[in-house]
This record gives sequence, C-alpha cells and structure tokens, in this order.
Amino acid sequence: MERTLVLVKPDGVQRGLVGEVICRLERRGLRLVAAKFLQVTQEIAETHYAIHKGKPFYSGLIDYITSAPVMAMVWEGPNAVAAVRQTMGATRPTEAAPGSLRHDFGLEIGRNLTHASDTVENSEKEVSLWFKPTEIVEWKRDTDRWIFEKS
Ligand code: DAT
Ligand code: MG
Repeated sequence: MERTLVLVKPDGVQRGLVGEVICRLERRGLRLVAAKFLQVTQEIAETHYAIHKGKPFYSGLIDYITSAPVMAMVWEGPNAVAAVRQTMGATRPTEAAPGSLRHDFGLEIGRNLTHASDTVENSEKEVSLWFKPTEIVEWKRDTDRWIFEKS
C-alpha cells in the first residue's frame, strides 16, 4: 500500500477548492490518513522544493506556497502515487488531461492548485517532512475490500 503527500496550495484554498480536491480523492477510492491546515514556513517550503533550487521559477514558487494557508494531507491506497498524480493532472494546466483537477480549475503553471508526490521514494520523504508519525492515523474502512483487491 502506498502513501502520498497532497497539498491544496494557497490558490486552491483561497478559491474554496479544498472540498473539491478531497471529494475527488475520496471518490477515487483513496483513504485519508492525515490532514492539517497550516501556514507554510519558509523552512518547510525550502526543504519541500529543494530539488527546484536554482531554477528561474524557484523564488516565485517559495513566495506562492508561503503566501497563505495550505491544506496538507496524506492519502493511502494501492498505486496511490500514480493515481493521485493522474487525478491532479500534468504540472502545466494547459497540458493536463480533461477531467483532471488542474485542467478543470487551472490555467497557469504557477497557480496549479495542488501538489502530489511524484515517486514512492519522494512520497516517503515528503510525508515525513510534513507529518509526525503520531499525526498519521492507521485505520480500515468497511468499504476497503470493495475498493482494494488486497486490503
Ligand atoms: P509538480 O507540481 O507537478 O510535481 P514540479 O515538481 O516539476 O511539478 O514543479 C513544482 C512546482 O513548480 C509546479 O507545481 C509549479 C512550479 N513550476 C514547475 N515548473 C515551472 C515552470 N517552468 N515555470 C513556472 N513554475 C513552474
Ligand atoms: Mg513535483
């Protein structure tokens, strides 16, 4: 079972799309195991986006993610990393598949609403950056066996 970090970034929060993001991930069948609403510190932002340091969009990205509160969550399920990336859509909203969140609600790469871990390895690092182990709730849903082939 994979876990993945999801952020509803400041534009998504300001536009009232937290519920829409949660709704789509729930509908997909993923299981929510952690959530918190927070103002992102400079330190978390810089660690989270360390891979982009030095790129031309880096300072704008840090300003954007720290500009207003975000909703941070961990979602779990088989192939959770790939499934959530697909639900979010491609980084550039004009290249995101119709029906994906970034397609349906976005226009610009610098206002693309959400973050989702891109690999299983990065998801583990990101989950531990954003959440303490005690903030993650291990639980089973009554519907798991109807959604997960091996639950
Ligand atoms: P993703 O968020 O799909 O994982 P990424 O990790 O490549 O994409 O980049 C992180 C964020 O940085 C992305 O959501 C938006 C911003 N970004 C990436 N490439 C950019 C570019 N060429 N111009 C402006 N912003 C960019
Ligand atoms: Mg990324």
